[in-house]
Amino acid sequence: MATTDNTRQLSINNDARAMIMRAREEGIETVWDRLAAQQPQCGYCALGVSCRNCAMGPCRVDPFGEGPQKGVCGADADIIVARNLGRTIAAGASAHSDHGRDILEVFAELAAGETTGYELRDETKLRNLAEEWGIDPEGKEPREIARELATSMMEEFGIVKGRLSFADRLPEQRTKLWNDLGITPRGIDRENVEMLHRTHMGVDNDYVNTLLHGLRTSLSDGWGGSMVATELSDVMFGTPMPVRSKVNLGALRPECVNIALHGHNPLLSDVIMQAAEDPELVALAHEYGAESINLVGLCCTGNELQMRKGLPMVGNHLMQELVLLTGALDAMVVDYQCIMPSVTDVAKCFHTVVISTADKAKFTGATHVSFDPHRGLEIGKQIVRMGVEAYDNRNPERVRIPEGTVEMMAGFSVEAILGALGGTPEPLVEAIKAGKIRGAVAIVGCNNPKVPQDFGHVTLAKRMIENDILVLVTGCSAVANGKAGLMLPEAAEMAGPGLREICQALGIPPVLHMGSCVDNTRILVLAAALARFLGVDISQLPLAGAAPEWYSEKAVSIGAYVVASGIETVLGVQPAIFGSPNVVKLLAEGLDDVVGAKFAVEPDPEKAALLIRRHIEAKRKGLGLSCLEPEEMTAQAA
Ligand code: SF4
Ligand code: MSK
Repeated sequence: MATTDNTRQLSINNDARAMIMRAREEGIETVWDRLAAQQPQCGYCALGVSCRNCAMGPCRVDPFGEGPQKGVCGADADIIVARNLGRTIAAGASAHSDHGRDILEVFAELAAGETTGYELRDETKLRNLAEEWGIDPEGKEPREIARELATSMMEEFGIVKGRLSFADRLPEQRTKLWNDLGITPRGIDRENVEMLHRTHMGVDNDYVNTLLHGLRTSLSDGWGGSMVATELSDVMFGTPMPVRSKVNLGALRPECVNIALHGHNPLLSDVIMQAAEDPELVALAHEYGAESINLVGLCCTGNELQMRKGLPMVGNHLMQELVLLTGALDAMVVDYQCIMPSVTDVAKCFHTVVISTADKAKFTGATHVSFDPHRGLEIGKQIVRMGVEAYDNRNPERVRIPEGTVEMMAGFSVEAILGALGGTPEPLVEAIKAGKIRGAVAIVGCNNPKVPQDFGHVTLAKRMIENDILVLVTGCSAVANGKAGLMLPEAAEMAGPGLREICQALGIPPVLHMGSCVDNTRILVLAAALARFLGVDISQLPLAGAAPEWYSEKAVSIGAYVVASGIETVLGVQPAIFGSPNVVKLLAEGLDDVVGAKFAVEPDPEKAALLIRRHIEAKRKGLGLSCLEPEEMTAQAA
């Protein structure tokens, strides 16, 4: 059957487009088909004015003022929108924080000597963390330090401490501001549970009060659960250092057993990487006629491994179905978050086995292998074996791997960045002061099929570097920019003269890969370190955040904690708040007076780039640095 090629509207990437065409030829449904089938999507939900928080409802408020203006309980648009947003933040923060707790539990078990396949790989970081948390590491064995640190971190999740310890990393101005506002997070679980309580019918009916708690809830993620995840992952799996890698569906190798690691948590995927080197399993792969075992990454589990070990990436969020369509993937191993339930449907059209591993994230149609850190390596081997055996069922005639990979660099932890700068933020600060680097922007977050895949990430990043703005990326944005060739030192050629000079002097790309979604905390830590170095608040720095293609509740939590930490953030996809002009006004204007930063929504990345440039120049002006006036900047590249 002939199929029309409108795939340029769906993705900017050739490998993705080839596989979308294949899906159409073979009648295999993808995320884009399902998005089309959902049209028109519910206008009430899109505006955030529908509520099903109780059984008197579901209710909706008519945004045109003609129908009902209140739900059955009397909640108006402001309350409904704020409650919905609060719950969205809590869901996102819970996802990150539960990931953090999973890492912490295995860390505690490792400290107790109960795991296999895990080590304390960064003892320096362990000791530094211990000191930061008031634990004297002197004369103690690493495991003893880890035991004490684990106990102390576990207390952060409840109400024992009443204040998150990582908040000590903030400049004092921010600490005071949060305290004065009453949004200093008190406990990771506590803030999330309280948000669910507040948004139950008949509890918090003041939208401003609800949204302020939304900020506190998100901060329990950024400066709590996610930060625990990042820091302990570094201790257990190694703090990332610059490493070369590659990206694209071309990272699949037709002659090898191909196993994709997908999701977010590195706990199992790290041991799978060890297991894939097991001589017995390699010999088994040879027996089946494969040359070797080729592991590739998807989404943030992939990012975690790429950051630390240079694992090749096959793609970001919207590639998860398309990688299956190559017919060359033997196993997809999933943990949790951002894994579409549809992967098992697409896998069924080929020989691919989907292996779920987290008891909290099972998938109909997948084979479940329950992760148990006590038998980590053994389970890792079991999973790799399943991949090798699936290779035997592969039909070589159905293999279609789009050719070519793009080289990229990963591994820019805060430690790596400061290391490249000689151990202090001073050279970066001097480059900013001199105007060689105008500022920095964190471009983070997902893909969303409502946006041509990677268009927002890449367009924005290009405009930023052309205008001497350093770009920090995580999550799906890192994959997008890697594919666009922006994450190699050679990409400095595409940067403005100032940024180019700095990147060439340091041998770094103008777009730095700082990790997975939980690793947005690395950006917070870097921002706090810069602010402390300068003796200013984070909100005074020439920084911005952007999530041009976000889709997930986690991204909403990230956006909220970035803004609450003092960094202005531009969203490329409209959040479900526009049914309440009051909520919009608060988030897009009022917050600036409250936390020194606000949200903007701008779907056009060219216009978003201009917004960010103007914001960064205004912050430079505030610091008394050389700056461009708004009229000197236009929507096109300089
Ligand atoms: Fe309707 Fe109020 Fe119940 Fe929501 S909480 S469903 S607005 S009655
Ligand atoms: S994987 S949260 S789609 S960035 Fe972290 Fe990508 Fe967004 Fe998932």
